[in-house]
Amino acid sequence: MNKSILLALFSLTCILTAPRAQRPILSPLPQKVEWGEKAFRGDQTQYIRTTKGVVTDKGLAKYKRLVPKQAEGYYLKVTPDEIVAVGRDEAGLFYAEQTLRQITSAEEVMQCEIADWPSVECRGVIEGFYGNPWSHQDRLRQFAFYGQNKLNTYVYGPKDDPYHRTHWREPYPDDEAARIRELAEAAHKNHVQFVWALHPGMDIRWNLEDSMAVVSKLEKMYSLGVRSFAIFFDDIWGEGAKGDKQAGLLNYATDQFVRKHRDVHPLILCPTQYNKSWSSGDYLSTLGNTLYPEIRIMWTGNSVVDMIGKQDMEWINSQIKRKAFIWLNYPVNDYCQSRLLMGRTYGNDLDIYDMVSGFCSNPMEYAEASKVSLYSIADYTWNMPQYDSEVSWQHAMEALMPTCKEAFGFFCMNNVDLGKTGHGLRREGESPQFGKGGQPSLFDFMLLDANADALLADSVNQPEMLQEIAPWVESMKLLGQRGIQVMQMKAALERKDSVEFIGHYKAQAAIEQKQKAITSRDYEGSIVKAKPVVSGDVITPWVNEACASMVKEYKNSYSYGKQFLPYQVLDDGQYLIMAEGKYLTDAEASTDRTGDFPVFLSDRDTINPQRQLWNIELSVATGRYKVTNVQDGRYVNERGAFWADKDVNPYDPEWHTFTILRAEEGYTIQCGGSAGNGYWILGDNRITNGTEPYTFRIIPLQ
Ligand code: LOG
Repeated sequence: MNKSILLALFSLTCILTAPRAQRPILSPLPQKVEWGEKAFRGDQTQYIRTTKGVVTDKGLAKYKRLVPKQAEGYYLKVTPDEIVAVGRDEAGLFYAEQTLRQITSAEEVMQCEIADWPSVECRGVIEGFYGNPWSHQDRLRQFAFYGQNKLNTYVYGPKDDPYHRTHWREPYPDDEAARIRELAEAAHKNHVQFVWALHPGMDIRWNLEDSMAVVSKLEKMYSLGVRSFAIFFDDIWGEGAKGDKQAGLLNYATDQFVRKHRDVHPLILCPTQYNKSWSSGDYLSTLGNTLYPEIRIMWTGNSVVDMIGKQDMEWINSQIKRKAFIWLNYPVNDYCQSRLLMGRTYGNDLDIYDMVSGFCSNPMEYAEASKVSLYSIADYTWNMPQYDSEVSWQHAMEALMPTCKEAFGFFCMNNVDLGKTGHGLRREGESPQFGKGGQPSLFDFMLLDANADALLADSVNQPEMLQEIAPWVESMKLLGQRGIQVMQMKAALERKDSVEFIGHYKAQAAIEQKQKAITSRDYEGSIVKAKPVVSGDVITPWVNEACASMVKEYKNSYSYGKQFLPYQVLDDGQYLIMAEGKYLTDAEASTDRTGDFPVFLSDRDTINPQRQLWNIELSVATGRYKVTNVQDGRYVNERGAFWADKDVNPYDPEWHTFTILRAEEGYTIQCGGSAGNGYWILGDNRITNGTEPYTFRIIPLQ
């Protein structure tokens, strides 16, 4: 099938999937629904007599029996001549309206009776990742989305907001303060509790002055309309990490601040030992015994990145003597930035709803793309016992890209797994369509290309989503095109046609170069610039391996064109680089990052393992290796420094690739091309340039 036929097919499915008649998708799935016959046409809704209110309203007492007792619950009934929507409280009424909107958006509205309430009290999102914080507009769009999907909690804690963490004592400048005020207001309008988090632990002193600094910062945030607060002590060491002191501070802030206002919610604490694998000593039980009982404590599970099980909840709840508030580190991708996590949200037990005081997801810095998973988090936390991860995922993709759900679904299916990371989580089921009939075919690669085109063509309907995922969509397109060339190499090899083989080899190499040139968030001041990888678990490795093994096979039998083929001592991949038993580390956390350099540290970084991981990949342009940090994609130059300024000193394969050769106990790394023929050597705990080879250890990520 050629590409234009494929494209036509796709546009057709896009058109045919316009508004659905009949039973609509309700999400989050209500606890109790009974469907009847057709009630009226969707465009007639405005003419139907409608009764709306909360149970305490005059005249609504007769519905009291029908409205669920739980906070935020509601009763909803649609008949041919009447609509009744009654909430237990204002939030309940708001949620009844959300469900009603879903019901009446169908062409034919169905009769139904619904009794609904949430499984989990605090349901939502914690913006708690490292990297580029969400933009103001991102957040406003999130709050509308939370309202529609019955999420009621948003915790503000982006690691790279200086007024949250590094400069926590300082108040926001006026313009930023105004934005926070607007955010709190917008959240509350959507019945979303805006929780502002302070992260004072990096340099806090346990004295009255700093305790007062904490309260005074919280008061400032109160004056901006914030009514709910959290204090984080994650990812810190030393003095700040002491449990008894942290508990003392939280209790102090409760006395001096929370209890002095009638409208402030109890505090939320993110402890330093926030997962089981990091717990030791009596830290957690100290918190459990000392913290006022109303203070909630966050927990990420058995490890930093983990799904939550019932037994794990039993363990932590008994330690902290209260129900843990879950901080789920999914779909956050700040430790695997090349991947977008668009897959199914699965693996959390369905019987833990009464064991948690809250359940919030830490998402990706890609706000729109995160909605695929957040939609399911909403579904899961609202109606946990009936949560079906597959159904929820399908609904999410349809709801987010209704005009092009096929292509978007295809895209999501090919961006599922995280690859190997220091945190260990993997996600199954990536690229299920690939090579389904046995061996991958040309068609598999045409699908990548055509679906990418369909998505790029649909950018009118979801500009924000498309803008975010575009680098991955483009990369998917090029992966398809490269795969087509690799399939043609195969055919040429079978025909023993060396001229054709080399031709297609060169074509795929050129496409790969283009693919490697794609950078996401490549703008001035960007903290993380990701290099997109699509289907990193399935298709990308298949193409790489097929290509490399054919090159090997070719070299054994032919000599024509050999100068175009690479010679590799290391496979493209992620490695630790070591000298004297120490790990080369991208340790600099500042945002002014031009010209700093990686250093050798003696310990493994367990919090940001990617800072010690290096992408080593063969540059097809020079046949030498390029070395970049996995954390932020910056390349290391001939002098062992980073150069992040793309205008002053852009990456240039002629300057910034190295010949890596095996030595007795490791590898030597030598400059080439315009950078001369010096070697990387060990300087003062960093790399410098020297004339004699030095042997580094280069260890693949296991
Ligand atoms: C951080 C979090 C980060 C996440 C994933 C917590 C409590 N803290 O290892 O900010 O987004 O892991 O990298 C964390 O999870 N530290």
